Amino acid sequence: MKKILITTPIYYVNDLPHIGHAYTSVICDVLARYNRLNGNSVKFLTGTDEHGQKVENAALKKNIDPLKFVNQVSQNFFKLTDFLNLTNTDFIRTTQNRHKTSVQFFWQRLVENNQIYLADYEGWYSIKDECFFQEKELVKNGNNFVTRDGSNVEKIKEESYFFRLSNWQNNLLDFYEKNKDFIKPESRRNEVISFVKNGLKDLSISRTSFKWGIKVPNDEKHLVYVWLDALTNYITALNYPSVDQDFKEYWENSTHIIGKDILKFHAVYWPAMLMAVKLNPPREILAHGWWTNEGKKISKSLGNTIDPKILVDKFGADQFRYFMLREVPLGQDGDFSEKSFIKRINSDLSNSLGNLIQRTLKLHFKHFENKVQISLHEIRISQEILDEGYSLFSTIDKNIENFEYNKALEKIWSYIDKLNQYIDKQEPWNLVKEDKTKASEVLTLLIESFRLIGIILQPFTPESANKILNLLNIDFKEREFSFCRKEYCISKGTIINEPKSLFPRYNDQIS
Ligand code: ME8
Repeated sequence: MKKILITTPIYYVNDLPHIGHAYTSVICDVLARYNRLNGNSVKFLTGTDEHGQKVENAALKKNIDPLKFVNQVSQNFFKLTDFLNLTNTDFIRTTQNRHKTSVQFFWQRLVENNQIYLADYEGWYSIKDECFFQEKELVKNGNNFVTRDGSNVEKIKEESYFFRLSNWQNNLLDFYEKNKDFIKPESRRNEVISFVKNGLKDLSISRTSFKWGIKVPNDEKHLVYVWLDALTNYITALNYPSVDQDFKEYWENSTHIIGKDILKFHAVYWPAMLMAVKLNPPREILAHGWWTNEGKKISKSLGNTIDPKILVDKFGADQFRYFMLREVPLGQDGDFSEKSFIKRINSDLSNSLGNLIQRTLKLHFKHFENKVQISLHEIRISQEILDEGYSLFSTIDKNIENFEYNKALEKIWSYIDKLNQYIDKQEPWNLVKEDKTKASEVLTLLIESFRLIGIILQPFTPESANKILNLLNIDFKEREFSFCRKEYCISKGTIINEPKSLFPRYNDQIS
């Protein structure tokens, strides 16, 4: 049994959750469930990033006290974990006391290790990105500078503490070299390496011009820079400042899953800061792609954010999870449209999978009452259809390791397609009239393959997977991946419940 830590970014509470946040959280949930089904102990962490100028401004705009404001907005992210069926084991908020203690201790360790000095910062700051920029990183928009992503920047000049990031350039490059899988996908790894090779400047890590944040120990006019505050959440949740055996074991197997927008913070600043306090970097970072809405950037100002709650209420959590995971490879950008959403879930979930299970179990129920009639060991026909099912598990393992979730689903559905071809070829609805034993054999083989599909789909579409396993009366203790072998096959006499529709079909003629 391995101890594994999986984390989402902690989301800013200046705004409501949208499908981008839901996407990252679902990816983490799949990995968490997958690992648990393989017998590992998983901590799955998510939460909210509640300090900084952006959040303070959002509260001021609403004329609400920042703490009251973050208490309200954080709830929306908390609810996300519920309606998406996330199996997170913790929900961290950076306004919690445990986190304040952890950040201030982390800061002290940087001071003790001579990693911080006081100076003046003069330069550009984007409140939207909570990020400092050098002028050469900006572009002109009329008379103003903006970031390459179009965020406004303002010139700031204030006293600031600096982290000696420039000292860590070679250690970082060494680390990337020795840990080739640290940043995934590879294209992102190359970007990070060339960014670091270009030279690192010391990083401003405190602010003095607003009030909403964690105070710097022994210098209360400074607030800890919100990114140092936020990144530390990952170790707060492991009980930092205590670094015990449990901490080490989870940290050694930690995966940060993030969007490509915040890769620099996670793959450059965070490992450097960790090394500076003599802790190891996390095991790996996956930076996934960006979702647009019908080709347009999702943004509040364009009024085109998509509320995942509305989609889940309308179509179901599994349908949402399936679409987001199946539609695009994780490293690539994806485009959302309700039309492609409905098309995908109708074709894969309702037609291919739902219909197959429905018609098989209906036929079984009608002709063989509610019991499996024959032991699988007595069946001599069509063994290859089962062998392929059993072997799915090892094939998919590689896909999960490489974050190729869409490929994993593609393989499961290509197996489902084969089962559809099999039933069409065998025509058990005719066989029952001519050769009832053979009909029972065909249906039993299909039922066993549904057991395998039910088990393997649990990380991706947990509710429907459980419905399938419940129809087949599979014991809860026998739903782990280790039961996907022939010796645990469905046994003669197992009660098969009357099938109910698993996935409704939706009208795809929307305007
Ligand atoms: O950056 N497509 O928080 P944030 C895909 N608080 N993913 C998207 C997305 C989109 N259109 N929009 C958002 C922060 N995301 C910091 C993080 S962590 C120590 C601190 C997802 O609320 C994606 O995971 O802006 C992205 O990295 C994250 O939300 C940014 O969330």
